[in-house]
Amino acid sequence: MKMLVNLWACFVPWMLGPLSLTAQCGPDVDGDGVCDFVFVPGPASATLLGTVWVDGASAEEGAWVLAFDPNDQCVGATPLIPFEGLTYLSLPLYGDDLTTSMDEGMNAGELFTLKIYQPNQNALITLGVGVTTWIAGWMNTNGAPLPGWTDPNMVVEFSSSTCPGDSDGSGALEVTDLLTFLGAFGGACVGCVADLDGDGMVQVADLLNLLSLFGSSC
Ligand SMILES: [Ca+2]
Ligand SMILES: [Ca+2]
Ligand SMILES: [Ca+2]
Ligand SMILES: [Ca+2]
Repeated sequence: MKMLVNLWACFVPWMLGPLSLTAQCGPDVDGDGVCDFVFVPGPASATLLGTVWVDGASAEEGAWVLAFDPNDQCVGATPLIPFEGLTYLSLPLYGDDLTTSMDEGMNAGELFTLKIYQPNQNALITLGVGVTTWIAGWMNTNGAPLPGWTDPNMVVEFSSSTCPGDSDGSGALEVTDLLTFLGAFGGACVGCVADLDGDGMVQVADLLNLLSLFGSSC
């Protein structure tokens, strides 16, 4: 009998095949012991590096960042890495396994967005302020950092605010917000309040947007 069990144990991995992929679980957000976010670590991947902030502070201990494609399919999830008061991101984004008919992950030309889960909050926060930030440029790098995401010190900012351009959280767009905006102008900015259209850059389109909203409350 024992020999039979050993034989079975030998054959099962062979029957599943060398390309079989094991789905992995993201954080159990509602605490019911059941996976809320499943992703499949396929053979194609690229890693995002960065430093994560939430509402101007480091992320909570135990926080996760998750990545989604436009079909709201989870394409990667990882706990953040706390180090010397900061929280670092090293998140592989997996591509679709082209040897299967199922769509497991990212495809060329697809955009992605990020969400953060913090254990003491009930809701996930999506990247972007009032408008979801969708990021282009995913490609298979065989797990190496994705171009544009190679610097672990690049700030990735999540905000619970839903008021685009309102940097100081006052609920209105006024001079202080404009000054903060001008300080960020021309730079790449992942999820920050100054990126009013959520394309990952602070540019003229955002300035026009801010000026059209100037003086209004939100
Ligand atoms: Ca659950
Ligand atoms: Ca596939
Ligand atoms: Ca303000
Ligand atoms: Ca922008």
